[in-house]
Amino acid sequence: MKCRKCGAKASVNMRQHKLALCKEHYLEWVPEQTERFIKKYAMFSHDEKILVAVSGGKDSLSLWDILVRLGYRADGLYLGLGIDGGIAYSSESHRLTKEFADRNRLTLHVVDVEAEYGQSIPVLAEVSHRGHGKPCAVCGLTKRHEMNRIARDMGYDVLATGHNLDDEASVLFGNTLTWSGDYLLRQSPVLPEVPGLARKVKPLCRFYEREMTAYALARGIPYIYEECPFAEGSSTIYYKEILNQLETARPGAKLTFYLSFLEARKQGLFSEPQPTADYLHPCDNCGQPTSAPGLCSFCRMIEKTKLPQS
Ligand code: Q46
Ligand code: ZN
Ligand code: ZN
Repeated sequence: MKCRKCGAKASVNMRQHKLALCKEHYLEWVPEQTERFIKKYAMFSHDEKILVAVSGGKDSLSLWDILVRLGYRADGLYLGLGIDGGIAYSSESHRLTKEFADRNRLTLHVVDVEAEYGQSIPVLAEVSHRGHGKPCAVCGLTKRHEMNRIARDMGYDVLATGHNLDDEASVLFGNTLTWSGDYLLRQSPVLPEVPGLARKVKPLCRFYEREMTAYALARGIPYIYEECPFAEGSSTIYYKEILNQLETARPGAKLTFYLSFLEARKQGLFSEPQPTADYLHPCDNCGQPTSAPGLCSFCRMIEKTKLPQS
């Protein structure tokens, strides 16, 4: 297989795009495509300040790398979840994230959940009795809350996450199985800002997971290979396997599934999202918008975990 651009030996073959590229041209192609998606979905401009949520994995570190290479003003946010799982998951992912930031002289904000709220994620999940023995519900709630808090308090215009096509297609598949209208409406490369919440964007949402792995390897970015130990057995992973089988038989199926969904929504298959700001009001404690009166669900959870001590 030869590189389409220079004829040298290709190192990445993308059957789904009928495109093979050598390493050098692949490292040009990925940022070019990212810039195209940023513009296509009007994600952000070069004047805006971007906060990249980095986990130490290949996607978020690559996203940060790409945005910096494209000349955007992008800082990082790492959330210390306090997850060990026998592989020192959190400390190892923190180390790799910090190394990346130091090596590239980038600004990294770090929030340690235990230092901030008194408990690590697994303990918060246990004492709050949320999530049926898995900390993922509490983890997701906390991550969203903390990303929003830092973006707002530190004056960022946009919050960028490293979700790739496999992540998006898997979530879409799950939401389609149950026709979860609300979730389908909100699954988008861009979520506009509402009062109290920064705009959210997913610049990598059209890249296959293996394309991001190839990018991280070609750029020589050290990242954590292991998934979070609590991800094992999740439906997201199961749906990814199913979609991979489909992709093997029909190259491009995953991308078509996702893009057709975006197109169908644009054409009005679903109703437009309601302007949420009208019925949301600020949480009494943290000020983030919430639909419940009083405290938002994150602050309610934290209150609950404090009860036994008071
Ligand atoms: S939610 Fe669950 Fe993830 Fe949190 S506890 Fe791990 S697997 S990191 S995306
Ligand atoms: Zn080439
Ligand atoms: Zn709150």
